[in-house]
Amino acid sequence: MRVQVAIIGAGPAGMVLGHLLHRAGVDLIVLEQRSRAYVEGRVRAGVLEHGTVQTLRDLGVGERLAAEGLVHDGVSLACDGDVLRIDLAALTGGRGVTVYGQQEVMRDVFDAAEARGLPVIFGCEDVALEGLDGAAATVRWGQDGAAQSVVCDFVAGCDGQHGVSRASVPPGVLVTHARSYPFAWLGILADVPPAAPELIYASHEDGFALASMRSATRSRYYLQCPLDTRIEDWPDGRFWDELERRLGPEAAAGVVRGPSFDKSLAPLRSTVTEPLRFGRLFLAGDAAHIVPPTGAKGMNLAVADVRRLAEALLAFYAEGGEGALDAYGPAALRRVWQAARFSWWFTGLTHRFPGADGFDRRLQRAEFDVLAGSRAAQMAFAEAYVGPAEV
Ligand code: RFL
Ligand code: PHB
Repeated sequence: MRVQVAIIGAGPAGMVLGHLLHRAGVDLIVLEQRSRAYVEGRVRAGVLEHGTVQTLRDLGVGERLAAEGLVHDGVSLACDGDVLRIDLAALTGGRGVTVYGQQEVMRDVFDAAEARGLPVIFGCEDVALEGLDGAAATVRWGQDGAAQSVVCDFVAGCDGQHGVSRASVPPGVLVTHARSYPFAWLGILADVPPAAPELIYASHEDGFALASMRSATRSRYYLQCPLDTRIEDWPDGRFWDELERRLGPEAAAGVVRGPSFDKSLAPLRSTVTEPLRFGRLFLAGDAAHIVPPTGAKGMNLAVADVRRLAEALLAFYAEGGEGALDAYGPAALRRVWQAARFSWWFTGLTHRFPGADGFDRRLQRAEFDVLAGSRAAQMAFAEAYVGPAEV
């Protein structure tokens, strides 16, 4: 088998890239190690930037998103119980964010792939990349015990944090810059109405809390917790008590308790791998970088990367010449580092760090007060949170 582009991984990066290339007539294949049900079932992102929504609409996979996505014009920050609403739309010329779960995005892109004949192969075992620095690359995998392979011009490594693509680059070529945060997020989903119509990010003496949602009847909540936290030590009652305490009386007033049906733990990390190209391989999305979830940037960066990568590949096929392909990584990384900066800053503002003393805590409070008292500071926050204006 021969294709122009082999895409490794059918997460948001791989599937959006698949759609962008497929509609332009590029011959491609998407290879995913898991099942569709597994990829669609992962509880992850919830906040889509304006540019991400535009991309999904532009691809014709935004119909349900337009009908069911919750457009948020603002977001609230709480510090020790004091609540500050940031009017995202007013501060950014009308750009808000849309709350629509990654699970829903995945369902939409998979349904559209089936309808359009975009080939996605699930259950690919032991994917291996060869000839990345040669005249053509070969991707090998196993399926139901049979060996399969495809020869291609380019490989798009969209296989996430633990994928095979980045690991296939010879030692010494890539550099990964990393920051591990000394805590995790414990998240729950519950079929109860959200505490408030908009998200609330809360900074409290005992740690961060976030009130988010998936719909008018489904809530998503997170608590900062130590890295060695055991989920079984957090029965629902304890979670709700702690959440309400950290949100403070004003923000907690709207919390509706109910049984959780999903509870998960995610350590916070930030990594950026450079460069994004090795010969015929391009890295995109979580395969190249991770941001802590505080800034809600992960899936948005994945979509932004592949939008750039698709343009570069299409320019190559239209005009020949590798200029656009070489420019992909540096352009994508500028945006990535901005998101890494914002996510780092916002995590620092809202989380309790082990060993932090009164000085640290008062600086956090001062930073909150700067935001509360300055339209310019709020504008900077709003611009970073909603993401760039241009698609
Ligand atoms: P994914 O989604 O990890 O997809 C990679 C795919 O590659 C497959 N794969 C392989 N396939 C073939 N061969 C191999 N060897 C393979 N190895 C792996 C995997 O099975 C998978 O299907 O990466 P992608 O596409 O780059 O997308 C990234 C996003 O999923 C991620 O950044 C976000 O979920 C991060 N994130 C958030 N992002 C936001 O934009 N807004 C948010 O509000 C937000 N909240 C979050 C988050 C991530 C979280 N966790 C759990 C880390 C909240 C949380 C708690
Ligand atoms: C979510 O709803 O899962 C969510 C929202 C905002 C974040 C992170 C996660 O910053």
